[in-house]
Amino acid sequence: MRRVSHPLKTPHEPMTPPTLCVEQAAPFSVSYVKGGRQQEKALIDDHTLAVIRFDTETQIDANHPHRFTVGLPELEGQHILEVWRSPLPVQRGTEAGIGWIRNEIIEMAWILVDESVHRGLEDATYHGYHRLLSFIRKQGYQAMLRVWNYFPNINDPDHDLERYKGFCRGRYRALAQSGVPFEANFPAACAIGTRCSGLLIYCLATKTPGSQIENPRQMSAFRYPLRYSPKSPSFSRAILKHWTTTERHLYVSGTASIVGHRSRHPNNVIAQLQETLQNLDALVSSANNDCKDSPLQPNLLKVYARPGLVQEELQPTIARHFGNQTPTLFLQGDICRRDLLLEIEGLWVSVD
Ligand code: 3EB
Repeated sequence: MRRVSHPLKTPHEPMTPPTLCVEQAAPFSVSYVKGGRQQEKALIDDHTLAVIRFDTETQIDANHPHRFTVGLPELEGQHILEVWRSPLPVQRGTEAGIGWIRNEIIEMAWILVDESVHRGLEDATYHGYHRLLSFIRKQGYQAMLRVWNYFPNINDPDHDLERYKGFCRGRYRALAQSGVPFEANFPAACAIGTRCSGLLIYCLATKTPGSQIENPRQMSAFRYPLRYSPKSPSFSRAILKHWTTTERHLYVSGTASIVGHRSRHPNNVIAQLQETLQNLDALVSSANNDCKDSPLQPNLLKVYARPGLVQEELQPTIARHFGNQTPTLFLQGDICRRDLLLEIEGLWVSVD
C-alpha cells in the first residue's frame, strides 16, 4: 500500500511510522483561516496547494502560482484566507500564463485573461477555457470537476449582448471544441461579477470524471430557454466525486433563487436566501441518494452578495440552517442575472 511520510521536523526526532494511507484520504482539503498577510507565510509548505485571498483587485503572481487574489472584497473585512492542502507533496509552476499546482491525483490551474487583447468577453472567455482545457489535458488531468469564473461588469451590455451571455457563448464554444463528452461532464461552476479588471478562471481537475448531480427544483442550466442566453450556461449543479471507498466530495455550483428556470423574489433578500437554501437542500438530498450510509455535510460555504447587502442580513439565517460550525465566507459580488441578489456555493463532504 502506498503511504505518505511526514517530513521530519528535526534530524533527532525518532522515526515515527507513516500514518497516512493515501487510499483512505481525499487528495486535498480546503479550509478558511483568519489572518491575512501575516498568516500567509506560515501556511505555506510542501503540502500547500493554494492560498487564496479576497480583495478589491484580482492578482496573480507567476513566481507564486499557489498564491492568488480574487477581486471580490469580503462583506466584512475579516482577512480570511482560503487554504487548499494536500496530503501528498505538491509541485507547482507557471507555463505561458497558466499557473498550476498539482499532486499525483489533482491539479489546480488558473489563467488571468486580459480582455483588451481580445475582441470582447466572448473571445476572451473562449481563449481562457481553450488554454486551460488544453493544458489540463496535456498534463493528464483532463476531467474538470469545478471551475470558478470572475470578471467585471457581468450585467453590462457588450455590443448587443449582456456580458454574462457573451461569457456563456465563449465557454460553450471552448467546451464543445474540447471533445469532452458533453453536458453530463460539465463542471460545477460559478460566474460572479467583480468591480476590477481581468477575467480570472481557475479550476480543479483530475484524471477521471466525477458524476453530475442536478437539482429537482431547478431546470438544468444547460437546458435553460435561450432568452437567458443564446447559448445556455454550461455547468452542472454539482459534481460528486468518490475519492476513495470512504471519502466523497460534492462540489456545489453557485446556487441562487431560481426555481425551474425563473428567478424568484426580486428585491427580497430574505426570500431569495430562503429559496436558495431550499435549492441547496434539494440538491444535496439528491446527491445523498448515492451516499446513503454517510450523508454529505457542508464543509465550507461561500456566499456572494450584491454590493450594499450586509452580512448581518444573511449570516444568522445561514448559520441556523447549516449549523454555527460551518465555515462561511461572505463576498461582495454581482450575480449573473440582474434580479438575483445572492448566490451560495460550497464543498460538502462525507466520510464513512
Ligand atoms: C443559475 O443558477 C445562477 O454560468 O457558471 C450559477 C452557477 C449561475 C454557475 C455559470 C451561473 C453559473 O443559473 C447563476
